[in-house]
Amino acid sequence: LKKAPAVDPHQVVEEIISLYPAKVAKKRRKHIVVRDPSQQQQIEANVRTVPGIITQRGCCYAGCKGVVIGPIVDMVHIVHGPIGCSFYAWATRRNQGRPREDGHYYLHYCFSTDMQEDDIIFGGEKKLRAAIEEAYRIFKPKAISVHATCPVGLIGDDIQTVAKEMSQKLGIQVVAFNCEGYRGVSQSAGHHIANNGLFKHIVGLDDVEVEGYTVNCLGEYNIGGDAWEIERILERCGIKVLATFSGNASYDELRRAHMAQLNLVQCHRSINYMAEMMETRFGIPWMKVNFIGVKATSKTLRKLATFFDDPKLTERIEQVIAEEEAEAERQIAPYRKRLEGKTAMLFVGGSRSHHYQDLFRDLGMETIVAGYEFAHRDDYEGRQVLPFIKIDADSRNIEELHVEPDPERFRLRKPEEILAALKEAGIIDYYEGMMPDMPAGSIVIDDISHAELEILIRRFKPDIVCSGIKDKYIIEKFGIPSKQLHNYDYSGPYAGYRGAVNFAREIDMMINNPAWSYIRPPWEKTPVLKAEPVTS
Ligand code: CFM
Ligand code: HCA
Repeated sequence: LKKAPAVDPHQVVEEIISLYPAKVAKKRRKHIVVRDPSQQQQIEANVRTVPGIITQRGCCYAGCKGVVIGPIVDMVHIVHGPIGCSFYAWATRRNQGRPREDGHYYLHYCFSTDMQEDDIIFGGEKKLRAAIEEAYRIFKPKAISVHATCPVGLIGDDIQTVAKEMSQKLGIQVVAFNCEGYRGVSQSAGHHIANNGLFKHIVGLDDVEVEGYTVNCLGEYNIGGDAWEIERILERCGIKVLATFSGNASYDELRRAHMAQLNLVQCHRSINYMAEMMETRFGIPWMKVNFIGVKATSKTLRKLATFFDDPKLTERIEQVIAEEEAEAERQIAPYRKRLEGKTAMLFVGGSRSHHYQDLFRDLGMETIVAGYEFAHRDDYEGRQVLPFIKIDADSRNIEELHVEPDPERFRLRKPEEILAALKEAGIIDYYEGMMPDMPAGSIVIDDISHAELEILIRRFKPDIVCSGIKDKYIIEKFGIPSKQLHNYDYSGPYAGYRGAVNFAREIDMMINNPAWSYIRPPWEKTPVLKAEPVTS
């Protein structure tokens, strides 16, 4: 594909919309926005995909077991359902882990009740009980999680009661998640269910005093080793990561995570519920951060310095920034020379399509179209958050957290002037979404379909498209390199300073590889059968 001529984004949007019958067109139009920074723009998001449209989205079970709970390394995670649900999620996300000293480590296993027709007809509770018992007998894990897939909800197996019974019988925690795939409209419902279960049953169980500056990293899943690079940087600054939710997480670390002073939220979409519940019950403030990109990482570290407000720590952070930035920029410079001015499109779940724009900017590249699969409106538009920090004195009841907090029961934890400083630094008062960071004329598109992606590629001819496995090979058939921003195509880390260098090297190798110009898509070589919709 040759370089794209200047294209009118509004015209491309009209072309996309014209794909659909009138009713669907009306719906899809609300999911596509041409950026106009002079306006406070809105976008439709987090609604059902129109049946028949080929979406990139996954299901509730993927969001709960696959994303939030599965990465905990020393629990056994049992999938109650047909074997396919387990098999297709087996190690494909590339969330990395390491065994702790106690040796409990089950990340590479795939546990399933392997439901059959008989179980659908006569019920699967007996089989689930047996599976939990067998897993316990063989592995003696510290805790077990149980995840329901679609048929379990349809036939009505009571996994909560089974979990309670087995917990009593075995003397370990067995936590059940009703994350049947069909719940909600995407992975997003699964994140919420996982957050609630984790908070209700595990977080906050062990009070262990810790010294020094302590944080948790929320919404960081250690894909390709990202969490380890973040930990390395924070440790250099003198800040200890107590727990990561949930990349390479251990059960014990999660139980004492509430002892941290601050929660850093990397992927807000998948874990905002946890951040808010921990703030309400334990008085732990949280801030949205981004460790993707050189400049973004430095900005995040400076936010931390403002929060802890200790001149010594600030000095150390500034020194780390100076050293790490200089080294990363030195290594990125040769790649940047070859990448400057190139264009990218980003279509990933619920946070990376925003975060990676910072990293592409470090490489001199521009993101011309971006969208999330399942994010909510606040991830696109930004949102006001409560400008005070509160402690819930005695509530252990999760249901209470869903009602408006009663001011009598909360008290400000920090002195007024610290709060004012936090507000001024924009830390707890307001967070930005993807749209305000995108330039005029760029396109934001929610829950993109294959057909829409094809039009965008044909019209804009981007230098690289970043998305997932469902469309990777379609993109490559266009002669355009495709980088999977989910599992990093067997590579990583991409977070932090060293990750940015890895990313730069690989993006240069992909974009400036002459092989792409030799590709002739199959549909140009052999005629394609064309069908016309039948209208009555
Ligand atoms: Fe958060 Fe994620 Fe993402 Fe996500 Fe995902 Fe993922 Fe993703 Mo795939 S938690 S929203 S549900 S950053 S698995 S590690 S890559 S879609 S952009
Ligand atoms: C999921 C996991 C996924 C899928 C990636 C993809 C991941 O949503 O079930 O579609 O390529 O990151 O592994 O998002």
